[in-house]
Amino acid sequence: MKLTSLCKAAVMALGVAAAAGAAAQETTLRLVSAFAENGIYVQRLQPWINKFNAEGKGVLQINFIGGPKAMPPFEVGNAVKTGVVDMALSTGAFYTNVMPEADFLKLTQVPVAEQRRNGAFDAINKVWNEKANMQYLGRMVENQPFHIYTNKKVDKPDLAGQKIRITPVYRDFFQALNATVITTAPGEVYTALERGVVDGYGWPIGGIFDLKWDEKTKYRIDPGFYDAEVSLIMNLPAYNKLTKAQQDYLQKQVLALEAENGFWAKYTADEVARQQKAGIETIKFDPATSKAFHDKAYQVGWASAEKQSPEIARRFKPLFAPK
Ligand code: 173
Repeated sequence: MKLTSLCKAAVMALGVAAAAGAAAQETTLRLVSAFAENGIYVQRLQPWINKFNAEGKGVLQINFIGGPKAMPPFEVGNAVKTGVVDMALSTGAFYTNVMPEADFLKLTQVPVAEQRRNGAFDAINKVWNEKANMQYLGRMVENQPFHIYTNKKVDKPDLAGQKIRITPVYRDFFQALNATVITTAPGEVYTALERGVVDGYGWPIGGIFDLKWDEKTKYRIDPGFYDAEVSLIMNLPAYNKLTKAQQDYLQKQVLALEAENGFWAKYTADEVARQQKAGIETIKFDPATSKAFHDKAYQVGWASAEKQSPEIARRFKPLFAPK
């Protein structure tokens, strides 16, 4: 009798220890998004998080805290740097307050898969580790060039007399095109257009319907320039604290997410058609002017990068250049 109850107690204790062990092994990462929850980026992230959590039981979980209502976009980078959150979906332009180099990723002209092969990805991570206390995990948006959207017609690439909403992505290029620039988070663009605070804005080819900007947009200027970078970043100490198995699981899921990036080419075609249907007119230049416009964007972008961080810009430039 006595022996049996002792055995039972021992088995129970073992059970408790096993449960505690399992719980200690599973880690939950808190993730915020710098982009709106109803926008295309989070729409595509959400099912990935669901899959991540379903397949990662007992290993790694993601707790999605929310978008700009949970945290202002320009504060997300610092929150990742300091470990206030573990992970974020953001773009470099939103955390130039952490390091100016964050915005250089718009200048990549090779796919992220190639960046992983040619050393660009490692070069990026070295800077992100050292200067931002971050691990650069992976890029979930590619092939999304930026455009100028405006309500004032132009017949040449000149924005003189126009007030244009920007982030750091566009500042130097739009100023080189003689625009007056006003920085705002995406959440303020609609109201700025409505009140005439701005005549136009910079944004990628896709996504302008997400926050209803189509209602306040007359023209899109072609061609596009740069490539919208939207990536998962992680607090470095939080990343280093993960076990090898957890890091491997995270890597596997991030690579699976990147493998879906073919989506963006089709999305571009759909969004172009949708803009046309919504009555947004395209402003096009002759081929020589278009080429000069596109070249100027990169020339101004790299000149600005080289001015802000000469050594790192020179390191990145050959790795980001098209083959
Ligand atoms: O807000 C922006 O215009 C911006 O910088 C950006 C960057 C990447 C994707 C979408 C927008």
